[in-house]
Amino acid sequence: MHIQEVQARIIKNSRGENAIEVIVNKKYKASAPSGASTGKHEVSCFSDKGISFSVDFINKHPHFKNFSLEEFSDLRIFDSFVSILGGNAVVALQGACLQAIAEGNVASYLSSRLKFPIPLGNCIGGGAHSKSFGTDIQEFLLLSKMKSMEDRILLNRYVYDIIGKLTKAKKKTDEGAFVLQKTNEEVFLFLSSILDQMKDYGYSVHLGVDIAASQLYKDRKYYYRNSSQKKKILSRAEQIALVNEWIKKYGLTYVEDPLQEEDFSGFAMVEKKTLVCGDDLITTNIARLKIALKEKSVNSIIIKPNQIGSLVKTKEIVDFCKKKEIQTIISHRSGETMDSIIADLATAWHIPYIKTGIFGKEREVKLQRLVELENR
Ligand code: 2PG
Ligand code: MG
Repeated sequence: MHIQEVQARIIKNSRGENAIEVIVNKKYKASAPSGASTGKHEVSCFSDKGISFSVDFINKHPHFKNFSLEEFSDLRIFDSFVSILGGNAVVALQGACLQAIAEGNVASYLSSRLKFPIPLGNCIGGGAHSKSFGTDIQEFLLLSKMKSMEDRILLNRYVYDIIGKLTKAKKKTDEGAFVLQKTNEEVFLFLSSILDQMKDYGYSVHLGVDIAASQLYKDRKYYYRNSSQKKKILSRAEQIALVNEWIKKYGLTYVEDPLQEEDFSGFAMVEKKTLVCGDDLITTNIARLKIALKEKSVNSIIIKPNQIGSLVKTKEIVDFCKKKEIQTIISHRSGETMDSIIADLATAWHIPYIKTGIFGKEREVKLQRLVELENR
């Protein structure tokens, strides 16, 4: 594929922040999202010079005019630009070039056999994703394992709408989840009762959480603001005990970031009958995953391309996880754009789970893309 022209510009993401969009040959677009609860070990979205520098650099530098790209692995040539332009610029650049190579159909270009992921839908939340007083737990997640992609998505949305009707909640988190005047434990009980009733009707929806524990952690303690527990400031041992109690009591099938982002050995003490997932702990970084494997910290990890600043490195860690039997969850960010490439990557690379919300146009566009791919 001959790349004649690469243009970059600034758009707004779902949080109203500046985001980068790259357009190749006037037709193929990609943009990159941003987190609010970012991990310490993620690459920076942009360099110290900011987003405008990256946009100008891409627009003016002769490097980004008149060149050829033949296949996915050729995108590696952009990896070295992360330190100059930031991870978001490189991911948008690679995404737009990949769309061009694939002529707009990334999933079918990357694989002749698509496989559909289980969606994790954020229905109630708080933490760093809510300015108003939400739960300490950042995300309460629904996992429906129906046969078709379309039914999985519909079922998550059905439960989400029930929550909306029952609570009449008006406020939403950055990811479109409801912000409720309830404690963490009250939400567990509330959701368990809804999901139990669903089970009586033959619909099985599982419950997971992203605790995003680094956001609760300060001076070697975990601080809770909105908990029914008597004790609001927990030691590491108490945090581990609390998470294990939640897993057992509420039958959680998925627990993301139960402990702060440096505590590999603490993660190892979390009950592994469930999916214990590293997001801030791993930051889509193979070197950190290798430490986690040695310490038996996790059995699953979040995959966010902009955490590592490369689609090629993203593919590498996905392949590595398959070899090591580590489950992968490709994920949106809290500040999202209308880009839906993660849906294509999930289906083509056979990533078993996708976390991309339930409500809001930037979330729904990815879910719609999954349904579109299933129906073709
Ligand atoms: C997370 C993400 C996405 P953020 O913690 O998993 O849900 O949040 O993009 O703010 O890091
Ligand atoms: Mg997370």
